[in-house]
Amino acid sequence: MKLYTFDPAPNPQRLKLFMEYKAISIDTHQVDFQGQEQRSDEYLAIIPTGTVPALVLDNGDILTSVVAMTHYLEALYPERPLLGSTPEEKAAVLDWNHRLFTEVFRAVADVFRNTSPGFEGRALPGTQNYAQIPELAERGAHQLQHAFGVLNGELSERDFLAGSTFSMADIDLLALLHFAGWSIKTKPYDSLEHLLAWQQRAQAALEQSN
Ligand SMILES: N[C@@H](CCC(=O)N[C@@H](CS)C(=O)NCC(=O)O)C(=O)O
Repeated sequence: MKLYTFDPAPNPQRLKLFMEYKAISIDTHQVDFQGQEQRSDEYLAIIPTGTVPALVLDNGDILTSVVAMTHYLEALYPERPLLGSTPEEKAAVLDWNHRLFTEVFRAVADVFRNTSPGFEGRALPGTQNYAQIPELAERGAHQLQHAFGVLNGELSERDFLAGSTFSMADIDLLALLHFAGWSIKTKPYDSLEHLLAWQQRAQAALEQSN
C-alpha cells in the first residue's frame, strides 16, 4: 500500500489525524505542492485525479477520497474505532462526514480558492483550470457563519458530534476549524460557547492517542 499526500492540506490533515489516532503507518510520499507535483505527468500517470490524499492498494486499486480511505483502513485496523460501533453510530458518523464535507469544507474552500492570488485560474482542485468567482467567496463566508451557528446548537445537546463517543466526525470538524483558521483567518465567535467547549473536548480526546 502506498499513500500520496501533502500533510498540511485540509483533506490530507483529516486522514493524518485518523491514522495517528489509530497508530497506523503506511509507506508515504509527500507530494511537492509548491512545485505543483500533483499536476505533473508523472503524478497524473499514477493518480489521474491530480489530488491528494490518494491511497494505492496492494491490488492496484486507487482510493481518492478520505471517506473511502478511512473505511478501508478501519476494516484493516479495527482497534480504536473511529467510524462508530453500532449501526446508529456508523450512520451518524457518515451523515456528519457528508454534511461537513459537502457544506462546510466547501464553504471554506470557496472563500479561500476564490480569493487567494495563488489560486488564480485554479479555483478547484484537480486537473481542470477554473476561473475564480468572487461571489462564491462571499456566499462561502455566509454559509460558514451559518454552519458555525448550527453546529453550536447541535453541540449543546451532546459531548461529541456523532453522540457520546469521539469519532471521525470530530476529527473532520477539528481539521475544518484548523483549515478555516489559517486559510481565511476565520474562527467561531466567542459567543458560540458549545462549539468552543466541544473543540477543547475533542482536541483532548484526540491527544489521548499520543
Ligand atoms: N475528494 C477528496 C478531496 C481531494 C482534494 O480536494 N484535495 C486537495 C487538497 S485538500 C487537492 O488535492 N488539491 C490539489 C490542487 O489544488 O491542485 C477527498 O475526499 O479527500
